[in-house]
Amino acid sequence: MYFRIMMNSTTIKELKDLLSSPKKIIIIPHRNPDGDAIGSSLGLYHVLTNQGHSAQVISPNDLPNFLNWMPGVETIKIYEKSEQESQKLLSEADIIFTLDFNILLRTGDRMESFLEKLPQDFVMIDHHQMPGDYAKFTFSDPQYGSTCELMYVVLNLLMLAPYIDTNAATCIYTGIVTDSGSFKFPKTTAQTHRIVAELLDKGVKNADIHNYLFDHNSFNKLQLMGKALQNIVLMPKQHTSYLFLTEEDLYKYNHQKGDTEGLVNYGLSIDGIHLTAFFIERKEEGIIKISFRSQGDVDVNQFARKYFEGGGHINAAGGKSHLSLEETIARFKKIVENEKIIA
Ligand SMILES: [Mn+2]
Repeated sequence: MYFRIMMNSTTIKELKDLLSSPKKIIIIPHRNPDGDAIGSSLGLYHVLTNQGHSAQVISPNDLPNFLNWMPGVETIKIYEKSEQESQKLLSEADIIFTLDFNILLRTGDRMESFLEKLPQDFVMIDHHQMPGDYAKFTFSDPQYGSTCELMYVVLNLLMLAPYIDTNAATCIYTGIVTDSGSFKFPKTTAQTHRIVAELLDKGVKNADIHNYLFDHNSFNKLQLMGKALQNIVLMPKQHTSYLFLTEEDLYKYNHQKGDTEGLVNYGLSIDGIHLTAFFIERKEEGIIKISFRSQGDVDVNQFARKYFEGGGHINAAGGKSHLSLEETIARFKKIVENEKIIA
């Protein structure tokens, strides 16, 4: 009933056989992980642990605070904080899962260069466009609204559903909720809701999860949000808006990881706007971090790939710029004015 796409049955069988005896397994989410990356990683961690494997999640860098309640979060190791220990664990692994990304560069320069040299087989489960070819087992489908939803299907194909306990279900539910904007983005399907129903049957406390995720704001975070909303600029002719936060804004409101999550969507929520960009000045990293959102056929994946060293999905993508904030915004405006991005 779930399988909108047919997965290669040889691949499934081979991976299933591989997991039929206890293995050392490392699970990696993308750098600057979000709810879907951590949800899928910890969900898989619980399932594999329940199946009898020795599993370990290694995140490239720190998690945002709004995920610190998740079951199993205390077991996660951070690659950039304990590089040697992480490298040892990776070297000793039998198999490595990469979740919610599809090119190794998404783990960061340093982790990428280490992963590239590893001889072990990789498994990719991901829903972004244009997957790379580093994985022996690739489960990639951009039709899915979240890696967590796709992973739920893959776990069923691997006959691992009985190992999805309440903790695993809680993690998988979290990824589906966060990547679907609480079930409102267009890729939310009947299948999404059917899977969610099964997760609730497994004991997920959905109201508690929404409370953990969305009702734990700090005063500073709301003030920072107010600042970002005041910084929205409209380009009505181009059906475009953009917003920005300067390094000074971030400092003033004591910015914490995750505080700017989702703010870009307000740019798109304005009547008549089909494309929006959110520029964040990260002086420490020497870049302007950019998020793009769009509606309908406006393809921000292509846009971010072509102009801003990024990519993602058709309607949600990220990128970066090495110019100053002013220069980056000026460049964005020029591109939007000159190119027919919006028909
Ligand atoms: Mn995702």
